[in-house]
Parts: sequence; C-alpha cells; structure tokens
Amino acid sequence: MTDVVRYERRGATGVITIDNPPVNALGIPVRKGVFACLDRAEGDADVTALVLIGAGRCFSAGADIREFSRPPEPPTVREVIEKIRDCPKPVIAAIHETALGGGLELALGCDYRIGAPSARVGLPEVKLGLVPGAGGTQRLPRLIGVGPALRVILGGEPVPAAEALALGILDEVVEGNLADGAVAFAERVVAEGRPAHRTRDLEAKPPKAPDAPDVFDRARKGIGRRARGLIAPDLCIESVENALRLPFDEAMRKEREFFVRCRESDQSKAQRHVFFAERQAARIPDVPADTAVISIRRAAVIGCGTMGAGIAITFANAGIPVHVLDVSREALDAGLGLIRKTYAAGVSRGRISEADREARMDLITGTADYAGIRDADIVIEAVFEEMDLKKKVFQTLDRVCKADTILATNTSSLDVNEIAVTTARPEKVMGTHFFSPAHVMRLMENVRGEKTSKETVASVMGLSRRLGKIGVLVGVCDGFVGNRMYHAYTREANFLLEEGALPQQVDKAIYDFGFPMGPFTTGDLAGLDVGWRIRQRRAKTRDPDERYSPIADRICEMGRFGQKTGAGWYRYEKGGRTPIPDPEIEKLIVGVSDELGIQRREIGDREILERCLYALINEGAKILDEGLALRAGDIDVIWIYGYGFPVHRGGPLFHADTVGANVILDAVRRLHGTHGAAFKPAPLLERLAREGRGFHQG
Ligand code: T1G
Repeated sequence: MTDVVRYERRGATGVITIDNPPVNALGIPVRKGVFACLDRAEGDADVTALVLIGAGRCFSAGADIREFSRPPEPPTVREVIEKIRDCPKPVIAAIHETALGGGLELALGCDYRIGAPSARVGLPEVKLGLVPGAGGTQRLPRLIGVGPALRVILGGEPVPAAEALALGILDEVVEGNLADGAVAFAERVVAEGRPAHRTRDLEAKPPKAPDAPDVFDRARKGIGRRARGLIAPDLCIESVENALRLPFDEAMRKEREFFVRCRESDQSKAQRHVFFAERQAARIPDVPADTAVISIRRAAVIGCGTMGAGIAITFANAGIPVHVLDVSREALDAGLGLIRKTYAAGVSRGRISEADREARMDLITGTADYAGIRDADIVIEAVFEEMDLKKKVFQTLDRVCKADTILATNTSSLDVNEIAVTTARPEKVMGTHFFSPAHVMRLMENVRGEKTSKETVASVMGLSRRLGKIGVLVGVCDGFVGNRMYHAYTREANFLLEEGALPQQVDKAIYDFGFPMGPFTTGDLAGLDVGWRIRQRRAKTRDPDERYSPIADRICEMGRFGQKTGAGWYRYEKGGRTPIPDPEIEKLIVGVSDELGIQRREIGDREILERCLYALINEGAKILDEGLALRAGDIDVIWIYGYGFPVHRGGPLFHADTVGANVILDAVRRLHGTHGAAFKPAPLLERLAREGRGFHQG
C-alpha cells in the first residue's frame, strides 16, 4: 500500500483503490502501490477475486506524462499489467469517468471490465505523438476486432460507456454504486467458476464487414491526409497489424520498440509540451485560482456579422442564453439566417442532433433594441473594426447594461485601453479575440487592459473554458500577440515575392513544414480586405523608411479579396475553393519587382522558412521581452490553436528551442544585415543564445 493506493477486503473480494488526484495518473507510487496490493491479495487465502477501481474524478488518465522525459522506473505499467495477468484470482476493473491510455491498458489486462454509465475509455496516445505502450495495440484488437481498434487508436477519442459495451471493451455497465456492482460481478465470476479470461489469450479478430480486408491501406491513406509527416499514426497501424501476424509476446516487443521510438522523438516532445502548455495558459500569476468571478448566466453579442454569429453559436453550444443585437434589422436577419444555416449544416453532417439544434437555437434571441440586453452578464462587441464605432457601442453599453456586466470587445488589433476609458467601468472591460470561424477555432485571445480588474480577468478566463475554448491572456499592443506576430510572418512572405518567389512556392514551403496552408492561401480564405483595412489604418503612422510591400494593396485595389470574390492571390473556379495560380498576379508581382528595381532571383524553400518562421520567432521573443505574453508556452498555444502552427513542432517558440537559440540568432543577425531593422534581434533571443538556454527552460 502507498498513500496513493489503498487496499480493503469486501467479503472475499480484495478492492484495490487508486487515489492519486487529480486524475489517478499511473506515476511510480501508484504502480508500486498496485503491485504491492496484488502481492497481498494473492497471499490472502480468504480472497477469491479482486476489484481495481479509481477514487475521485476517474479511473485513470494513464501513464504520468511528466515521467516520459526520465528513464522509466520499475515497475512499469506493463509490469503491473503482467502482474495482474499472472494473478491466480480473477481481477475486475471498475471504471467511472475516464480510463485513458495506460489507464485503459491496465483495465484491458484485467479479466473483466465493469463501467459506470459515465465511463469513457480510450487510447489518446497518438495525440501525444505516441503509440500505446502497454499492450493497447495488442489487447484491443483481440477484444473488439482490428477495424474498431484502429479507429479507437488512430482517432484517440474516448468511447462512451454504451458504445464500449457494444464493442466489447466493457463487460457490463452498472447503475448505482460502482464498487458494489463490481464486487457483485466478482462474486458471480467466482461462484460460476469462470476460468481466467486473459485478453492476450484471445485471437486478434481480423477485419470484418464493414471493415474490408484493406482496412490497413485505408487507414494509411486516411492518416496521409490528416496526419502528414507524423511518426506515431503510422507505427500505430503497424503495431495493430502485428496483432494479426505475430505471436503476442513478439508483437508486444515491437510495440515497446515503437513506443520508445515515439517517446524519444521531437514530435512527441512537442506534442507533450503542448498538452501542458494549453493547461498552463489558464494560470495567471497575479490572479489566484480562487479569485471571485462573475456568474455568467446570460450573454449578448453586438453585431451579427460572421464573427458575431459565430460567437453567438459558441455561447449557445455551451448552453448559455445569448441575445444578438444588430441595429440594422436586415443585418440581424442575415446573421440569424447564418446561424440557422450553420446549425443545419451541423445536423446534415451528423455533428449535432436535430434536438440539439432546436435546443441551441432556442437559446439565441435576435434584437435590434439595446434594452433587450440590459440583463446580460457579459456583452461581446463584434461590430465593424473601426475605433469610433466601437467607442460609440461601448458608451451605449455602459449606459444600458447593469453595473457588473463585463463589456468585452472582439477587436483583432485595436487598443482595448482606448475603448475601456470611454466607459465608466474600465475595470470591467477586456478584449475577447475570437478566431474565425468563432464557433470552430478553439483559441480565445483574452486581452487584459491596464484597468481590467482581476475579477474580470478570472471571469473571462473561466468563461473561455466553459465555452470549450483555450483562453490565453495577452497584453495590449497593435495586433496583441497572434496578429502582431502574423504581421511579421506575412511581411516576410510578401517581401519574398518581390525578391523572386511566387505565392504558390511560399505556400508550398509552409505547407510542407506542417501548416494546413501557407500565408497566401490563408489570406484568400480569411478575406484580403480585413488586412487591407488594417494596413490603411496603420499607413498614417507607418515609418516612411520602413520597407513596405505594395503587392497586397494592389490586389485589393483590383477588388480581389480572395475566395469571397472568386479571386485574390489565386483565382478560383466558380464556387470553387481550390487555389489556382494566376498569371495576372505573377505579372503584377514581377511588375512591382521592376518598379522597385529589385533583380528577381531563385529563392529556395530553406530561405522561405527562415525568413517567415524566424521573423515570427523574433517577434515572439520581443513580445515576451515586453511582458505582453506571460510565458513562451502561451505564444505556442496561440499559434497552434489560432493559426495552425503544426502541433508536432510544438509552436513557434518550442520549435525555436528544437532548432536552438544560437542557430536562430545567427540567422536573424544575418537577415538583419541583409534586410534591415525588421530583423533586429530581440534582446531575449540574444540572452538565450548567450546563456545556452531555450525559451522554455527556467
Ligand atoms: N499525466 C500527467 N498529468 C496529467 C495527465 C497525465 N496522463 N492527465 C492529466 N494530467 C494533469 C493535467 O496536466 C492537469 O494538471 C490535471 O491533470 C487535470 O487535467 C503507457 C504511454 C483525463 C480527460 O493522454 O485527456 O498512458 O493543470 O485539466 O479537463 O500507453 O486530463 O491541474 O496541474 O486536463 O478534467 C495517455 C491526458 C497518457 C490523457 C481530464 N493519457 N489527460 O481532463 O482535466 S500516455 C492521456 C486528459 C500513456 C500508455 C501511454 C485529461 C482528462 P494541472 P485536465 P480535465
């Protein structure tokens, strides 16, 4: 027994309880504790069966991910499972809430598995860049068949109790007290004299309909689309394939080899970093976790355009009633129509049920009258990106809303402090920057103003989680963190065009690095007019000596705003979304090079990546220096969940640590020499290189 595992007798059944808050991770004390309890139960002649159960929130969230950067200490999860296998008495796993990764593998090593209705079981290792390493790729195909096992392992999603029962992962789902149900099941197993029921002794079930014999080829094609360049998914498939073609012990040895290869890979280190970074982002050093928060029972959104509609859907999806206000009845009707259309698409794609759609639509009310939003606990302003208009809206909100209503702006770059001081409640004003489409993108960049109170910060950060978003707190500057870095990244992409590259070449280099799309395809998708308006606003204060590329403006002046106008950086077939390189644009680009007297040259992918990514990293270092982001991991999370930075590279600053601060500083210095002030090395980057440290060390 250890203080995280306890043992008790219930009649002739020994009950082993894992009690290692918060999620019963299978750290070394847990493994030692379970091992010791098994020994004790084996030696107790009065014990005829065993139940393994979790205390607190769940059965077990699996291996302790924090241990992976250290050599494993015995007993490993595998050794605990082997101990269960060798136990002469039946062992029953009793699962509530989650049994994930090694937690499910531990349960698969038991003779039987009993679930509460709340049980959700899964093997999410692939999301950490790993292969299940304690027999999951061998035992699951033996229990549920190769096809369903591949879906569970490659998808990484938890399987709810009813489906787990139907598949054969669970032997029974018990209502009421889970421990009682499991002990009763154990007593039945003994009374019926059932033989040992070792999953390893079962034959792996080959693919059956609807999984055709080519299930492995189809799985490989599937990951080719979704998970290009990733190591773990391919090895997961190979390991499951081994369940059909190798003896159990040999296949287990191969699984272990695959797991270790993945665990040591940069990809898995990056994905494990992101797992913790997105949780760390919720921690605000000067806002204690027990800070009083405002209860958000009702919300309102001002402006029912694309963003406003998406934000309203986000609230309704979280079960929060939301009023959508637009002073123009026509705009309001269009926005409500967009909301209906979005939900209808969700139903037709099987993402939500008809009942869910109805319930969520009932939570959304349109109004053209500010009096209708008086009782909102939070109002998100999502009107046109124009400062005077936003100030007018906030002055009205300040007058109409109750005293403790939080007033938030969805601005993507305007000064939140300037908006806040137009109200009598600056302490209740924040930025809540959603990313389009707001009901899909998980990032919420929460902008803390100079006068924003801790209560408001805590309330909005808590709301992010409730909305299913990843809230990251940032400071006020032009573009906050994400867009300020995006400006540096796209600035270099545009300069590369002037110097010899074409949009399709830059986009391909960025795509091959792992982004879902490059900057020009992204611009066409988001709409080029958004950036154009921001550049026009900045034109008034732009340094005349600062290099500026006119190409993007020229394209907008032609009325080419991207997909929404059928042409932008690329052209699109009518109604199509496939970017087609356009000779018209190539002509425009070459014309600008000539105008600027730039001799176009051959530009390689390496230079494209250096110029775009190191500009991004250098700007991120400046942002950290200026205290506008709390930690490097926050910047990584912003870029992964807001801009599609490949998760298997960990985000821009984790990638910088993988490359090495000194390597990046050398390149930035070289680029500074050839491309001027934009590449002036950030002081933090210089410090890290000098001290041999990374953004995430210390
Ligand atoms: N190891 C270490 N810490 C973990 C952890 C884990 N497996 N899971 C969660 N935590 C921490 C988390 O960092 C947070 O810490 C706190 O617990 C609450 O988590 C051998 C090799 C279970 C669905 O991938 O999916 O087993 O911020 O905020 O929203 O083959 O945690 O409080 O300090 O997420 O209620 C596989 C990962 C591991 C599951 C609960 N298992 N965890 O969600 O709480 S690899 C996973 C989750 C493995 C085997 C392989 C979720 C959750 P802090 P939380 P939640």
